[in-house]
This record gives sequence, C-alpha cells and structure tokens, in this order.
Amino acid sequence: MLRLGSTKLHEASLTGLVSFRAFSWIIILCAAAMAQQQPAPTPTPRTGRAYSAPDLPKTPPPAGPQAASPVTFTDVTAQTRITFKHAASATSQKYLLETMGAGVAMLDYDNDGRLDLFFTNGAQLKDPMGKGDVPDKRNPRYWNRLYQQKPDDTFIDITEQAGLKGEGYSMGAAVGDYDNDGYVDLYVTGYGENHLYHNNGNGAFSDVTRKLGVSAGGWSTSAGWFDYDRDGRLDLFIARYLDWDFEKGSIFCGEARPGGRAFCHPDNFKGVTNLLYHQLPDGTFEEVTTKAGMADPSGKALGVAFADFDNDGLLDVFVANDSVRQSLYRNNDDGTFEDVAVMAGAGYDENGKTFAGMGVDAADFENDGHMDVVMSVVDGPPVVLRNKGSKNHWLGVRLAAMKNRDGFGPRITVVDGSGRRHIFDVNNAGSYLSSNDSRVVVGLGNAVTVRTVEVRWPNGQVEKIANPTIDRYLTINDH
Ligand SMILES: [Ca+2]
Ligand SMILES: [Ca+2]
Ligand SMILES: [Ca+2]
Ligand SMILES: [Ca+2]
Repeated sequence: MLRLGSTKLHEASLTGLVSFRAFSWIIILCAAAMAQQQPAPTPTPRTGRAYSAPDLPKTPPPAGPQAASPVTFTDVTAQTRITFKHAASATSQKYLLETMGAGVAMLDYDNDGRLDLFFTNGAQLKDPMGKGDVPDKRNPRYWNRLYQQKPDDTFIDITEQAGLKGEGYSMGAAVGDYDNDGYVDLYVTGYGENHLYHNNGNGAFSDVTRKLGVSAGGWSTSAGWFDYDRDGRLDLFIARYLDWDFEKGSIFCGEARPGGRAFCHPDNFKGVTNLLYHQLPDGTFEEVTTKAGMADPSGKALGVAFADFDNDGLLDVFVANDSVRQSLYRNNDDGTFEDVAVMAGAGYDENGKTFAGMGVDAADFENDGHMDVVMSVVDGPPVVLRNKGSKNHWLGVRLAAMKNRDGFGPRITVVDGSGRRHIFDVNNAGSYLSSNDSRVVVGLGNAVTVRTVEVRWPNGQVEKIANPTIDRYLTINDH
C-alpha cells in the first residue's frame, strides 16, 4: 500500500498553490495591479462591491493561486531562455477571471533527473463576452507551455510535441503519477473544464480527461493528488473558487463614471463546492464529494495543502478560502472527512474574522512534529496557524545534504511498530527555484515504535535504520 504523503503535499505546494515563499511576488503583482487602476476619489453610485471601494483593499486578487517565487522567476527567465509570458486578455469588462491566472508546475516529465517547467496561460476573451462565447486558446500567445531543461541549465519549449497547448482559460496545475507507471502526469485546472494529461513516456501527453471522468467544470483554481484512502492509487482534490460565469461576472462594480469600472469583490458571487475524485481500480475516477462529506458550497477556494495534521497516519486537507472561513478536513479513515477548522481554531483569524486566504502550505515550523499552516492573504500579512499537536506519536525524517539534482526523488519507507508501512517520495524540487523543506513527518497514530526507516536514493543505494527513537527528527545523510 502506497502512502504518498510527502510527495503529494510537496507537489501541491509547488504546483497547486501559492506558498509562503511566493508572498513577495504577490505584493509585487498587487502593486502593479494598483498602478493600473483608475483612482476613485469621488464617491458616486456604484453597483457591486469593488476592490477599489474605499472600505476595501485597493487591489484585485493577485494573479494566481499558483506560482513560484517572483524574484527567482525573473532571474531564471534571464538565464535560461524561458520566453513564456502569461497573457491574461484584459478587457474593459474587468472580468474577475483576468486577474487570477498564472500557475507553474515543476516536474521531471522525462525522468532525466532535471526539473522541467510547465506554465499555465489565459485565453483570448471578447470584450464583452457574448452568450455562448468561450475563451479561445488558439493563438500561440495563449498556449500553456512546457519547457524541458537541458544539461546546460537552459530550457527549450517543447509544448507542441508534448501536446500540451491546452484548451480554455487555464489556472493551475497538479503533478502526480496517477497510474503508477513511473511517469508523472499533469492535471490542469481552469475555467469551464479541467484537463488530465497522461504522460505517455515518449515525450508526448494524451488528454484522458473525458475517458477517466475528471473534467470537473465551473471555475477550478488549485488541485492536488493524494491517496486519501491508502489503496495505492492517487485521488484528486480540486479547489473551486466562485459560482461565476461571464454573464454573472458582467455585473458592474466600481464607480458609475467613465473609467470607474473596477474588479468585483468576490462578495458579489456565491461560493461553490470543491470536488473530490476517487480513483477506481480500473483507473477511472468517481466523484465522491458528497459521499466524502466535502460538499460545501460556501467555500471560495484558492489553495489546498495536504498534511497529516493530527499524526494519525492519514492525510488531511487544508483549504484556503477567499473572504470566507477556511476549511480543515480531517480524514476519518472510512472514506469521509469532517471539517474541523472552527473546532481546531483554523477557520478564522485571531479576531474571529474571515480573511482572504489564498495560498496555503504546511510545514513543521517549530520542529515539534506537528504540521503548521501558513497562508498568504490578499493585501495583508500571512496568517500562520500553529499546530499545538495531538497525542499521536510521530517520526520526522530529515534527508541531509540533499543536493539540487543528486537528491531528487529519494523514497522513504517507514514501517511502524504495528507493521503499517508509510511511504514518502521526497521531491526537493523547491531547491531549484527556492529553498524548500525536504523533511517529512510520519504520523504514527497509536504505534509507539518504529521498526525500520529505509531510504532509497535515486542512484539505487539503500540505507536502512532499525528501531529509531520516535517523537523526534532522524537525520539521514546523502551518499
Ligand atoms: Ca527532465
Ligand atoms: Ca503516469
Ligand atoms: Ca486512493
Ligand atoms: Ca490525519
């Protein structure tokens, strides 16, 4: 039984969300967006609540719940011949969709040990969008892009041969080898329909969305792969933002004067439920949102992170919502989840108010074996939620001397005292564009001992440690 906790958490944090590290980038984008906005000094009648209203932050939502750190992104562009430029297709209608794009995924799609990059892109919008109009991605400036990293650290655009131009207005991407064939696959979220691309292992991807039943619909933002029922098959969680379409999104927000139109605040729109897809033995997916107890239409989700917050050995789901309370779904180990955010003190900020949660990441900040949460917030400081812990035991594993390429892809297998296997595929992709915590915390539940910890390095070498002390971090050196 595979339990792909660390990998999934890691992939989600890299590809499906904005992490703490990306916060400065968000600030830069906010500033840029502010500069583009018309000043609105005179209060005049307005329709919908806008971001430029005096009682609200003067920023539209930053461009994307998924992105890498900005400064390094710029540096990488200069050094590595990446020519991608996100195209949002700005209109005078100020559709909220225009402000929310720009995801990036880091993946080694060809298993050569070098990380490759996938960027999501917008699509051509009409101004205004008429009834029946759909975002048009045919112009190459709107294609999603896959860049292959070469041995000399430069990147080349292989989008066309890989078959990843995409369709519609794309948002985020989630990387995971859902069919366990050794090649990472790609799930791309967006407005209207999402797409699952199967990595054929020969440099090309096939769109298997309809065949496997994971097109979703509506406005999806982040997504992530995780095996919530530990059957060895990855399942898929999709964060969705608003009950929004171009008709609903055409309401006027801002000042009723020429040039006074502004991006609508999300308060103008209803939330929409996230989606959970369970992978069946035949490789197709079944939507189990309601069955799993996750059907909550009040959420306005932008980010998701998976971690075992109570160390019971089961992955839980933290969802960052925009301007409504946050969600923390505890895994009940019977295919259902329970939203314990309020009970756990994670639903609201310290003043009991909602906030505009956007990106979310989980990490053990205090080295106490309990996964904490940090969220980036629109126009505000990040919110850090400290996990005070549970009674369950844990073992932390720290892989020391993880190098950029050499350390890519080690697998940690922990067998606890009850014989339960916990498997983590450690992916230190974050060290490419930014430093990243490559530690894993293994929740042991009631088990009070660990029989073995085994690390299999990418070069095939295996290190095995027997009977380590639990409730602490164990450091294992690279070869
Ligand atoms: Ca590669
Ligand atoms: Ca695969
Ligand atoms: Ca599963
Ligand atoms: Ca748990």
